[in-house]
Amino acid sequence: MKIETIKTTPIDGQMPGTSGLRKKTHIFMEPRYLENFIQATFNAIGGGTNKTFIIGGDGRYFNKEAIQTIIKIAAGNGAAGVIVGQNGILSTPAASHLIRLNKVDGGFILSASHNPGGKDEDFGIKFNTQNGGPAPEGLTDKIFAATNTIDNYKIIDADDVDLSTINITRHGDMQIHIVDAVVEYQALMEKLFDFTAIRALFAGGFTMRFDAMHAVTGPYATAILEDTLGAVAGTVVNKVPLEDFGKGHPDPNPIWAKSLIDLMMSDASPDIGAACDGDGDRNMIVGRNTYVSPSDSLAILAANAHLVPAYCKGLAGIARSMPTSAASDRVAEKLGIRSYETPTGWKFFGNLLDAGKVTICGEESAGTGSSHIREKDGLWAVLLWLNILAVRKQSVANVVTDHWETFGRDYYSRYDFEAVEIQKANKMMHHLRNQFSKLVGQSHAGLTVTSADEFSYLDPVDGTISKNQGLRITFEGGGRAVFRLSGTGTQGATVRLYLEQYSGLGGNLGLDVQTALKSLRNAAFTISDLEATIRRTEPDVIT
Ligand code: VG1
Ligand code: CO
Repeated sequence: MKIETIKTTPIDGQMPGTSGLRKKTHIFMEPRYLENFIQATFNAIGGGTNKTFIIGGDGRYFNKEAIQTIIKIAAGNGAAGVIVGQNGILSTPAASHLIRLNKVDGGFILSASHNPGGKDEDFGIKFNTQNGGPAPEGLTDKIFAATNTIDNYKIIDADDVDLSTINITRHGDMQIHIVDAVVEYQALMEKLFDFTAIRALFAGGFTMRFDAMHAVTGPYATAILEDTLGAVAGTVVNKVPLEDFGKGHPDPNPIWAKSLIDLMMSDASPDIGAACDGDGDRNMIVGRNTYVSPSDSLAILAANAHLVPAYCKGLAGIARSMPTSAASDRVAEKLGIRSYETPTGWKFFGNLLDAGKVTICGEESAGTGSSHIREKDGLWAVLLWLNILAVRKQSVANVVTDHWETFGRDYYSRYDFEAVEIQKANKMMHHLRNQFSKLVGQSHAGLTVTSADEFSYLDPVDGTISKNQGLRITFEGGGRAVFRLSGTGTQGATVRLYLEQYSGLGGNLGLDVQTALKSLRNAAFTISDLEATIRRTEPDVIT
């Protein structure tokens, strides 16, 4: 089969962010854009010769075309094989698992996660390494550097592969294996959890709604929840992955999964509601009249994990991203294990998991996961909740309230200011940094500042330092405000403001979240001078 070396020149802005390279779909579809990035990735990892890769995506618009191109470039770079999800589908956690299970050299995951899909929406590529986890910063820096020096890419001249049939074919010397997207992932879940107990839970009349948001988890959730665990047919809704996710944002939060929230807050509520995002790595958990904040969910899962087969021997440690609330730290303290605070993005958990320092990790953005793979895992979190409920025989609401009574409650909310002019967003961050030296001791909105700093992370495993990971301000009385710029947006800058207020022991103050956070919000708004710096007074999204 003929390998062609095609001349190219660098394309601006192919810089991987928090979770891979993310751009408008039409940009990915421009000539050489995808080709350059894939070739740059091969260049950065020292070539593709004799290597094998997993390839799959969340089914969004351009997924299949991009997969065909990646297969041809892999062959052009001398790869020994590719393993591709049937119809081009693989959830991010399933891809991570397949990389580990088959001990291959890495994987290309095509997704812009919770960002909407379609020709005028977003597309993305993540490269995961041998351990199954997202490329660490050292590698994404190399990929970016390679995109700036690239002068050719190697591709074979071949027909497209039939992605719909499970079989093994070849492009010249390279083997192409189309695999079922669900089977191995499901087998892993059956090893981790007590499926018999969960089956008994459903058989006893327990009800659920799982919203796949027309994204990748539909086939996984249907096979596991309905076909295997016996949840009644219809439990999984929006189960067919669509190229445009039915025009929604496949983002499992109260804004974008509003119909699920409405159901859970109504008389018709099932016992539990859950939803996952575009690529299946995030999760939302809702009980009857009870929304479980992601930071609380992490803490509750960690506190109860020992009830489940995979974690019955206890946890090695717990890691959370810096903006995630301190709820899981309190659990670690009680369990007598270490807690770690990492920058935003799953890539920072990989080293801790590989070194056996932590078992469970999570982020405020609805990502939870464990040492079973090297990505966050939406359906895993849902199954862990189900297994815990099956053992505790309590409602979601009771489990949550019980947790607050034991540990106290961390009121939490995130404000997103979207599509802000990049210059203005940077100005706001500068404005904040400039005040940091004099902020301590000042009082704003009745709250006294106790510390102000910029988070930087020293990886305890490999000693890498990651700077500029968010500005944090703490207040007397257990409040904290964090400012950070998103690394996953595709339009201007997204400013994220994370607010957290600890209730103290004794748990629930009986307040709604925004009321509990009001002073903190006012203090954060005043200190950052949002109105003057980014000309916004209200966030676009509050979660
Ligand atoms: C966001 C979240 C972060 C998450 C990342 C990727 O990043 O805040 O917690 O790891 O998305 O998630 P940012 O930089 O926009 O804040 V996913 O589901 O897109 O892999
Ligand atoms: Co995701």
